Amino acid sequence: GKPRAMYEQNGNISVNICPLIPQGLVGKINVEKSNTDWLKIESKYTMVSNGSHHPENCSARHKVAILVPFRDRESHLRIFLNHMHAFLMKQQLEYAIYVVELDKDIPFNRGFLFNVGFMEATKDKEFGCFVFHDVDLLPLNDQNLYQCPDQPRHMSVAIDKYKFKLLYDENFGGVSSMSKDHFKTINGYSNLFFGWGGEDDDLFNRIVSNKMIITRILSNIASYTMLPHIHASENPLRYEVLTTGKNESTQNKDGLSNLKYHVTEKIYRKLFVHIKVTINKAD
Ligand code: UD2
Ligand code: MN
Repeated sequence: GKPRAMYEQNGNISVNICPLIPQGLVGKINVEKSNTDWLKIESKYTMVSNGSHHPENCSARHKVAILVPFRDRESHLRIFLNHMHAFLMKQQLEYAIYVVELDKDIPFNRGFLFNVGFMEATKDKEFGCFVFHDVDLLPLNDQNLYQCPDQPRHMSVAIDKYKFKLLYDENFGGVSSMSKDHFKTINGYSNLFFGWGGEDDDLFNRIVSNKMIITRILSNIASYTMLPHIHASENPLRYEVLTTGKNESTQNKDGLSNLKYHVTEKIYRKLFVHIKVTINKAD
């Protein structure tokens, strides 16, 4: 169909592109952490459907998919969606939120879920930018732009739980963003990290192997609050996988290139696309 915001000018068609910096951003924003129910949140976001939204009056500069790995955190998900839709709309993005849930029988695997989210979002639209997002992190400043700059970006620089201090320089966990091309270049995440930890550090190694640079913005802007949760026990085997993963030929074999999965459900809900997935099963 005809894109929105198309105007006729001297016989030529010109598109009214959204401003480079979204208007009306205020800096620090509040987070509503009280537990609102689904109906309330859904009725608040009349303009959202299929987990997506795009600006009404201009054509968005960025098409962004927000990918969220998920298991058993329903109350977090409600708070997350309630916060994020308002936040993303204000940034005048064309965006969609994908929540990717792993089959109960398989130990949690954050990297695998991001790879699946990437493939499934890409089937839906030409997203140029991907944000890899924990469900329990909520941005505290609306000037933290959910876009993909020229280099991979670590976004959750300062988190209240860690006294707003970056834990270590190589940190790429929490919330990060990468362009579609960069993510393909590094072959996505490793599929081999089950349980807690390692997948984010392995991604960091892939970025370094490919001569990319991790960028961060000022911590007072890149600030987040983390919703409370019980901490999973760490996966003790992760160090070994991390070491072998430093090798570039391993990186090329483990990731998007050998990803096998089976989608059991892909439901376009109002506020998010819900993907339920299991590791490949013979059909
Ligand atoms: C840290 C990292 C996270 C990841 C993890 C190790 C930060 C701020 N976060 O998070 O990005 O690298 O360590 O794997 O550095 N999840 C569920 N259900 C579960 C388990 C995980 O939904 O049962 C999802 C959810 O989106 C969650 C994310 O995975 O936010 C990370 O898991 P976590 O919050 O339990 O781990 P945490 O806070 O130590
Ligand atoms: Mn967490």
